[in-house]
Amino acid sequence: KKVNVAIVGATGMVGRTFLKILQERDFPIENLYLLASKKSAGDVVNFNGKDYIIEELTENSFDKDIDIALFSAGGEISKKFAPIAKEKGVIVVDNSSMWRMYDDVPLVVPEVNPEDVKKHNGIIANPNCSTIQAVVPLKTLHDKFGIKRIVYSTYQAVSGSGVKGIADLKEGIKGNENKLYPHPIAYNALPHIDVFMDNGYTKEEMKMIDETKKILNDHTIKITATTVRVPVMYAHSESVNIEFEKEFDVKEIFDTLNTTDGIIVVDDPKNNQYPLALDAEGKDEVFVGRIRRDFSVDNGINMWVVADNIRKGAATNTVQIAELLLKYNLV
Ligand code: 2RA
Repeated sequence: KKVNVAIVGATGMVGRTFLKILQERDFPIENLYLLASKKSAGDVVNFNGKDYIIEELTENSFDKDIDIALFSAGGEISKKFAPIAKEKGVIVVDNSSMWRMYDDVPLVVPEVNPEDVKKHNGIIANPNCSTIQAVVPLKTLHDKFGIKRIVYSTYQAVSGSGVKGIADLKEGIKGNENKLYPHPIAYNALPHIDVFMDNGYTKEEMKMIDETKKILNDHTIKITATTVRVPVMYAHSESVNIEFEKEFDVKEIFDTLNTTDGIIVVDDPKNNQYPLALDAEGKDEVFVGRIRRDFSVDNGINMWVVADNIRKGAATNTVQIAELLLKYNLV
């Protein structure tokens, strides 16, 4: 069955990657509509050997027959246009954080909670990139050993801030041209992603905490997070410390992860083998390594989790959600 797809934010880094992933996965598209801001309207984009003209996003953009709209144009655009699309019967898969915590909006990672898409009420939210890569290994371990507590420490690529983040890093030591960050990012590490909340945490840290509980559907798990921007172009790296209810041996953890869809275990420290951002860039899997017991608690482990934040962290996960809509005959 072929469907009509609209892309909102078609010229952004994630928007352009949507097109790449749709093509790579041969997603069955009947008609494609590329929507972006007025300044991009008229630009030509080639998809599957055919040229498409970018149209300005307006209230009338969804009057035509569209089945699915993939959004990656920031929270304000999603806030205004996702409800308009929904009213016209379009199923929206939104990358912004705008709708993620609404009760009637499923927050989905296809390897973790695919069935949740069936509960959609017109909008499905794509989780934050740093959450997506973490919950893929966490889900399989939670099912088997019961997670009590998680401590996240992340090392996030500048592409999480889009093309301007990349430009600032390329600027080198004075990299602050786009005033994205309060300090230069080159040769630096900024414990400041998104804005600070009254509780002393950043929005990025609260996203990881809140979204993990919603996706794993378990609000009893204790979670804390520190998210840091580092001078890496693509792929987020994360130290994930977990305390389990049940006893385990490390080989069980290793074997469980090694047999989980979407995970590649890279864990041979004696031969300098562990997940690296440069290896994960351009891939869709979540890479897990440095798996070792945390001797400071009864049933704890540490692990190192790396994934491409633009692909699995955003565009590929979104297209996989769209594939679920077809699989479950929801569109
Ligand atoms: C970041 N996770 O890395 C956020 C949004 N992409 O900036």
